Amino acid sequence: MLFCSRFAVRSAGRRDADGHVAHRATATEDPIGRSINCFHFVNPGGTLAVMKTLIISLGMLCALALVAHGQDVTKATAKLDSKSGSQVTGTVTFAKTGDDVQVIADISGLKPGKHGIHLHEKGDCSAADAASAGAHFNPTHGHHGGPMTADRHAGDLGNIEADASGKAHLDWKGKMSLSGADSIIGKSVVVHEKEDDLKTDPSGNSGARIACGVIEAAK
Ligand SMILES: [Cu+2]
Ligand SMILES: [Zn+2]
Repeated sequence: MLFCSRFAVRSAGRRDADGHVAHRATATEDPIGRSINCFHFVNPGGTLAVMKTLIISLGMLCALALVAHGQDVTKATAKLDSKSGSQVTGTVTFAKTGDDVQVIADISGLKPGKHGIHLHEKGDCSAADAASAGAHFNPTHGHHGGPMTADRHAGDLGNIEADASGKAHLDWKGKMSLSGADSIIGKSVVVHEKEDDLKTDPSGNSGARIACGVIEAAK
């Protein structure tokens, strides 16, 4: 592209909007005889194009890295809401520790004694009786058991035991996935009215669902 100006001295070495550099000046005259200078704006070789490509590539790499990092979930939480007319609420946290996941639950509003607690297959606590949460989370197609049983549902966490004030605390560590095909993210935690017998398939005969919360990835 050719650029002519009466003030061309100030244009020496300048770049146009595309990054093309003013390359060579020729003195000439405009139609009324005034001296003007013209510049050829040329693409300064491939350098700039290569730089642009590099910058765009680096940007895309960073974006990919962020996406990959987003999939590498190491913590999750579930906030439990009351179900089936109960007063039960609580919080469950999941934290990756080495090859295991540590599960810590603090539940209140319970009747004193043992209550079944499981991960259920659907992250849907919308039903008043939490039936929407579906069956126990069971990606390995096992049978109902307890947290230490060889043949079990991945979601079988056994029981929590409430004290006289109705509070229960669980601190359990075991095999569980926070990412990948068998991830617990998007599933739910359900607390039951009765004690889980740790053997009756498919639900441990633990009665009504009295609290439910969806498991969400956390930072
Ligand atoms: Cu359950
Ligand atoms: Zn089960």
